[in-house]
Amino acid sequence: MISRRNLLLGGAALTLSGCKLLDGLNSGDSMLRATLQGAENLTMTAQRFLLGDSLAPEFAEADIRQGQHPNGSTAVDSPEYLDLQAGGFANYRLQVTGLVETPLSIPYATLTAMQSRTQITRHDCVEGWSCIAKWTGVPLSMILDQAKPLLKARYVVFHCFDTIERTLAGEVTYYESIDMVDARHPQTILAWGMNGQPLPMANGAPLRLRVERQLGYKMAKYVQSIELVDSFAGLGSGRGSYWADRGYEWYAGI
Ligand SMILES: Nc1nc2c(c(=O)[nH]1)N[C@H]1C(S)=C(S)[C@@H](COP(=O)(O)O)O[C@H]1N2
Ligand SMILES: [Mo]
Repeated sequence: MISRRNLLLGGAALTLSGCKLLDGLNSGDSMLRATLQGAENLTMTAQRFLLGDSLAPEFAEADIRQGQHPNGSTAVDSPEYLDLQAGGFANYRLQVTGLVETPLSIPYATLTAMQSRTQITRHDCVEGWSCIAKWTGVPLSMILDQAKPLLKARYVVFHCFDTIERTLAGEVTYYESIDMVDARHPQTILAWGMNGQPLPMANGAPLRLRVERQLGYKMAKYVQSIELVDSFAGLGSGRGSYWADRGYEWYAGI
C-alpha cells in the first residue's frame, strides 16, 4: 500500500535515521501538498479499512540519533504557564471536560504515577522532516475510562497553552482533535517523558499528545485541557484543528 508516509518521504523513508531534514518539501503550496490534500478522505477510509487497529512501527534505542527537533511553538509565554513551569508543574492539572459522565482534574503527580506506556516512534512533520524518539505517557484510553465519555461524544479536543497566532483580531491558542478510534488506539498516549527525561519545554511540557499514525501537527503540545465534543462547531472555524482551519487535513494519516 502507498501510505502517506511513503508518499511524503519517498525513498528517504527506507534509510531510517534518528532525525532527517529533507529539502524541497517546504513550500506551502507544492504539487505534493495538493495531491496529499486531495487524498484525505480516501486516506482515512483506506487506512481504517486496511490497517484497522494496527500499530505504527516502533524502533530500537539505537535508532534514536539526536533529540527531537522542536517545531511549531517551542515555548509558552503566558504567566499562568510560566508559573506552573517554575513550580516543576507540581500545580498542573489536566482538565477533562465536555461530554463525559465524570469531569476530571488530574494532578501532574497522579498522571506521572499512572500506568504508563513507552514507545520509540518516528515523528513525521508535514514540512518534510522526521525524527525518532522515545515517548512515555499515560494511554489516553485510561483517562477516558475514568471520565466515561457519553455515547454521543465523537471527538477529543486538545486545548493548548501556547499562543500560535497574535493578530489585531486577538490571540489564538493551539487546538487539535482526534476521533474516538484514534483516542482509544493503544499507542495514543499523553506523554510526559521523552528519551528518558521529563518532557522538555520545547517539546510540549508538561504533557503532549502522541497519536502515532498521523502527522506531527496532530501531536498537540502544552496540553491544558481535553474536551469531549460531538461536533467542531464553536471551535475555531469549525474544522477541528488550528491547522485544519488553515487548509491542512484534519485527518493526517501516514
Ligand atoms: N501546542 C502546539 N502543539 C504542536 C505545535 C504547536 O505549534 N503548538 N506544532 C505541531 C507540529 S507542526 C509539529 S511537527 C510537532 C512538533 O513537535 P516537537 O516540537 O516535539 O518536534 O508539534 C505539533 N504540535
Ligand atoms: Mo509539523
